[in-house]
Amino acid sequence: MSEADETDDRRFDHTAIESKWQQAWDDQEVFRIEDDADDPEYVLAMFPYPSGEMHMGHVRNYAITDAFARFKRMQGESVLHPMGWDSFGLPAENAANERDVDPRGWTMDCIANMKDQMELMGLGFDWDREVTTCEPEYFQWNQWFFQQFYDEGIVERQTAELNWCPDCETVLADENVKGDNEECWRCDTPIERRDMDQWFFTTTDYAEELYDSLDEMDGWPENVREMQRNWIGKQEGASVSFDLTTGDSVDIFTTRLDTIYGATFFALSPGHEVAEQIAEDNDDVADYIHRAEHEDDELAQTSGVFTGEYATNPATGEEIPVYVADYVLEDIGTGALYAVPAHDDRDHAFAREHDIPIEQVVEPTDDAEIDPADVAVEEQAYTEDGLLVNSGEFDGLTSEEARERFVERFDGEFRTAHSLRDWCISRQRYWGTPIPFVECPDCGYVPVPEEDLPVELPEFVQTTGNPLDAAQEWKETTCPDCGGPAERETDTMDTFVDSSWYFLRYISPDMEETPFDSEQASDWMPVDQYVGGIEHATMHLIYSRFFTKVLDDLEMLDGPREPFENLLTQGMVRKEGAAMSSSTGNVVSPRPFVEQYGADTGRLFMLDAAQPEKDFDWTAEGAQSSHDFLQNVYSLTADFAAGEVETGAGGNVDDYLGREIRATAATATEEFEQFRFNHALQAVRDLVSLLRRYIEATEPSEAILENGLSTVTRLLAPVAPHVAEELWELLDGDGLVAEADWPNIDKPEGYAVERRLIENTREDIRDIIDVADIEDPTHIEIAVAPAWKHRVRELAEEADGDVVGAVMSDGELREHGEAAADFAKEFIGQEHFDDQLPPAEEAAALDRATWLVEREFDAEVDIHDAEDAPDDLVAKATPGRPAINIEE
Ligand code: ANZ
Ligand code: ZN
Repeated sequence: MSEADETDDRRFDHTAIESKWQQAWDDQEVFRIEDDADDPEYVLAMFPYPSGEMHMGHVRNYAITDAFARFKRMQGESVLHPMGWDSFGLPAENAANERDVDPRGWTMDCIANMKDQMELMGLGFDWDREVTTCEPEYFQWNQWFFQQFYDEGIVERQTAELNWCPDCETVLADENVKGDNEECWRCDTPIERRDMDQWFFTTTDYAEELYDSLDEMDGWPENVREMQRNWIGKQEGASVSFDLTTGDSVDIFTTRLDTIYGATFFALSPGHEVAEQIAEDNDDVADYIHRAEHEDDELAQTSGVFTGEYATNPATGEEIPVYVADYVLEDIGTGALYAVPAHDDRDHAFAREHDIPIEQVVEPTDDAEIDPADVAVEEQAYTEDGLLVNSGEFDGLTSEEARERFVERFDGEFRTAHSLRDWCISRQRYWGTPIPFVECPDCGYVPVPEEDLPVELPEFVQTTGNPLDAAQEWKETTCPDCGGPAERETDTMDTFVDSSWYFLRYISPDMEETPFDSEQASDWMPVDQYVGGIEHATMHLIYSRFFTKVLDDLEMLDGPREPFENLLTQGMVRKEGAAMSSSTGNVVSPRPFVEQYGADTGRLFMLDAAQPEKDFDWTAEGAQSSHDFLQNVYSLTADFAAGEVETGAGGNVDDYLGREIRATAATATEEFEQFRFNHALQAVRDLVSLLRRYIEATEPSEAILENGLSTVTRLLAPVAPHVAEELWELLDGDGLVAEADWPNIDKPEGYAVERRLIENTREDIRDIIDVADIEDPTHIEIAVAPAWKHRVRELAEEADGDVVGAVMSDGELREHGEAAADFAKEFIGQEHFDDQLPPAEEAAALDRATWLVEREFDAEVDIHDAEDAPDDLVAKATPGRPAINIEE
């Protein structure tokens, strides 16, 4: 760490500067945004569950959004960067049971603690817009939405199969069922699967749109979109109608209409209305349906009952037996199917169990991996596409052709189905939003009238099962319809309801009459940049999309039907190879880290270590080196500010520096825009070392140094905001750097080409020294190519084929005759031509960089124009590749 050693004298004290600047940001309300701002940049980090335990893995999320928000603010945008608490949920209830406190108090303590740590990190949130989902001011709107949705038919009661712990007498979420034996996480009792009446949001109504718009969401990573596609599960198929001996005509859904000639039985789901009709006069069927719907233990996949009825296969005219079978799901397709045991695994298993014939109607094509003779459908279904057999006049068609043709042939319709389920939002839990309904023995479920909202939570009671069920006094109420005695609904809402619209509440957090200001939300939405963990790729990110579409349909939002325009899923922070996690104690906590190194060090390290999407390992060395870098920049700036850097006349070198400073700002801006903070920071580091070399090797110009350091300071401000303020103050900058203007400038013209010329030339010098074994170069002569060679190259690039001919017939080149023709030959067959500087600018560019060459090789350097260079030297120069002569 030699750089750090040089700078021991001037160091900053992170503890002192961090609190000082946090206070200043507060006083100046830097992060506040007014309601009348016009369509601000909305930068959003997924709000946390306040567990109280925070580690650098969490901080990374906010360091990313904060850096981006600060960057946008400096670019002159108004920025909305809010924070809040996803504060309902099971852990609070557990903590309450374990520690004998109530969930509210525990949650509030955790929030206070986390907020402290966020402030310690210098994260710039607009705390005036803080949203806390467990407050009645927030969750009353969950209840209000629930009722609006109910009125629109988007809320339904349905039967669902759920995890039930008979000992705790409660439903468990999937994540609370532990181990291979599926035991209750709390009491280790094996759980049961129970069909229960629950509240649902009908997300399936939106399945198609949720699926189809993914194609246009190019601000989202493809992997997340693919996960959503799989979750929604679009199946393209057809529906066709079968006549039953009951007299009904029943629609089926199939993705394999090509197999219809092989249907050997027909199956209805237990909830299908025709199954229920049959059950009225058929005890076996009634019994089976009863078992399927109420039995605690799961029915086998091959379970089912013959109804005594038959269906006519429209393809063959044959009658096939009708079964009721549990593997047919009520809410997929039409809840009925024709079964082809030869070509579907589930149908095959069922047929074997019930002795139903298996008839092959598809065989592999010639180019398939399997030989047609090796297909044995009695043993195993052949589920691939192929060529039709045993299908009457259609034998020999491909599966694909058959699927097209059969739709018309059998009076069907093309149809898509989705495997997305409706969203069960009932939870038999205390710490959530009470579902605002009353159950009346006479009127059934009745919504709580709007003026009685919110339905608040009673005091927490420790009990097995649902505390709301035990809250007798709270539960007893009167029916809003008939005034008779009734009971409150004791289910609370899934906390994913809370997080499905919090980004709208941030827009108008104090609204008392409505959940958010529709006009403002329509203007401010969508969120421009959302950042969060990949674990939310499906549920949260689908539910929020669903909510946004529903609100748009209910005309509460006018505008984007997608909530999040751009999405970034940040990678994990690891430590010693394993993910940071509070539950394993493998963490770096903000507080002790900030005490030792400061918040800026942590922020810089996190953004510098890897692209935000990638995982990275937290190491003490990494943190130390980030810290050293900040101290290095500080000491450089402090020395300069104290007048201890000797400045002078400047010259050609200054042009070089000026161009590098501009180029660094331009590069960093591009990289920030793309969230490649590490690339931006590399450019800043390079500029800092260049400035140091400039000071050491030349008599630097004060103006250039000032410009360089001020640029470094502003480019660092989004990432290391406290140190940057300190630097800004040293440099006498106006106001706060957090509000300063971003150095928005273009790259100097021809910069990349110039840079390449200089890098290549230096590389060539090194090679020559190496190959010629030169010990101590004293004089380096560099000559650029004459203009006529540029002209030849130009012609070669334009010429189609006959390069030499083009050169020979060019008037300007006549005087160079032979030489030009020879040079032209070098380009024969060359297809790719890099950009080059014009002849006059090559020498100028090299001239600006002379000081770097002199410094590197400790030799005198001469740059020659073609005219004044020694003939034998210039003869070797080509455009973009100057000739070099080195003397010992
Ligand atoms: C006939 C058929 C023949 C089918 C064949 C498949 C293979 P996948 O396969 O996941 O895309 N299906 C239709 N409705 C159903 C329901 N309510 N519950 C369970 N299964 C149902 O799903 C589409 C297939 O699932 C459909 O195509 C249908 O069986 C079955 F060789 O129809 B198929
Ligand atoms: Zn009633």
